Amino acid sequence: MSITKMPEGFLWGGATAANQYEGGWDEDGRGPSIADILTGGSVSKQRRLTPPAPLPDEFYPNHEATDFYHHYKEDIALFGQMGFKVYRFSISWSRIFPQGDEETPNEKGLEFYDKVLDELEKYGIQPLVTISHYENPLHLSLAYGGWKNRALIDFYLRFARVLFERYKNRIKYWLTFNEINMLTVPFGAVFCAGMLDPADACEQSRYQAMHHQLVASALAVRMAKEINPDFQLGCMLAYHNAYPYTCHPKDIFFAQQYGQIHNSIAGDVHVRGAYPGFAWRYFRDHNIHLEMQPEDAEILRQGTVDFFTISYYSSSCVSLTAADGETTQGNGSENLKNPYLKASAWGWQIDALGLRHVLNEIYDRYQIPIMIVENGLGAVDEIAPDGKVHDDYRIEYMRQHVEQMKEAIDDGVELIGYTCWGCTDLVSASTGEVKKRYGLIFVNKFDDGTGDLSRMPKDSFYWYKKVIATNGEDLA
Ligand code: BGP
Repeated sequence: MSITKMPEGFLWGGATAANQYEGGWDEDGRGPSIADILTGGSVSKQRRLTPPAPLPDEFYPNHEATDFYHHYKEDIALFGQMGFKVYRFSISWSRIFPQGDEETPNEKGLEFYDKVLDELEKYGIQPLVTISHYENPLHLSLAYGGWKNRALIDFYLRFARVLFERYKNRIKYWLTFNEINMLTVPFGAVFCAGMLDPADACEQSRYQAMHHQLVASALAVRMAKEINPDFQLGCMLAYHNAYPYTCHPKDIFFAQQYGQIHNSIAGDVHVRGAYPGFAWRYFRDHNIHLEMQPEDAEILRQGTVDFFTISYYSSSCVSLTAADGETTQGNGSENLKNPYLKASAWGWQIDALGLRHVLNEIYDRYQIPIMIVENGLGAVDEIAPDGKVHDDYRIEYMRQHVEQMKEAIDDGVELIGYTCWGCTDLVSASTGEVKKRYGLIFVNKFDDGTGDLSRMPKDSFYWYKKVIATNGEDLA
């Protein structure tokens, strides 16, 4: 038997990212981000990049996305109706610095976020801001080559300073980079680091880019604390939960190494302020030579985070002994299929108990507060003859995960919040589809660009409202 409800003050809410949700891609002085030159895709068709600019005959789903830019009042009112305590969103870097390397920010861009904060305050919803979420200004990719270039650290810090100073008294919780550890897999080269040259999908460029982001993150933490010592700064990792496929000792050890590389390198630098020993060994064995400045070690040591956040959708299996087993997709990577688990329509394996495993693992290692800032089920939602979306599969997915959160809290984990991903339908990062819906709110928008963008609560909206109202007690 786990606890019956969440601890007092638990932060229930939802999460989005500007590039997948806002639209308004060229309005009020906003510059293009890398997401604006990514075409639509599907499970079988990869998203394509079309640098240096969007092409006239292509469809770019992020340009309008699901149009939070013009629907923010209505959407935040719906979040208020659900009883959100917190709303995680990102601030589009190229809305504030259209090219990324300007000296002064775009005032019009900042005004949009002023208004978003006004609305959140109306409903008593705390903001939780991701400073960089897969939306590097395109110019920083074209002119500087993305994050493998150390010059980006200063541009990022200029952006962060503007936000910290302007929102000194309005925003308490900040995340420096979304899923920084996606740089340990090829997916991260474009999405995290804006490195558009396919040659930069290599480990050398990705780990160099991650090092620059880790330094930028640590410097941002210190800057933030000088501006307001009450700010709370967190890291954000896509938590790769990979089980050994067999009990062969080689597989057990391989799974441990997989977690070390994909989770703990970034986690340790953020929380412990230094690269762990196994990182140096990995770099040596893989011929990765990081360029570091003499001051970097001290910067990392001094810029550690206050809390740990993760995205968690699924688990997978890895093996050295059954390498030809059937594989399946997960968040950012493809690994072996687990015969004991069901999967989403996109192959992501559903594993609620895995969330308890992950929460215990993180807390055992770091002993700092944890927030789950992304979790949810990407599914094809149909409008039923009664005009509603009956997404009982999404409710079931969320119920199972919330149950395991309660178990983890009972295990002693200090879990302080949960923001489900894509609380309103938006564009999928990996496939560019709207069809892969996560929302508790249906948005009338489709992959051919049609739809009137009207909003409608799904069944999961009412379920989540009840969960929040009872602080997690009533999951029925
Ligand atoms: C995470 C990203 C999000 C989001 C989510 C779901 O990796 O932080 O931006 O999109 O995964 O993934 P997808 O949209 O590919 O289904």
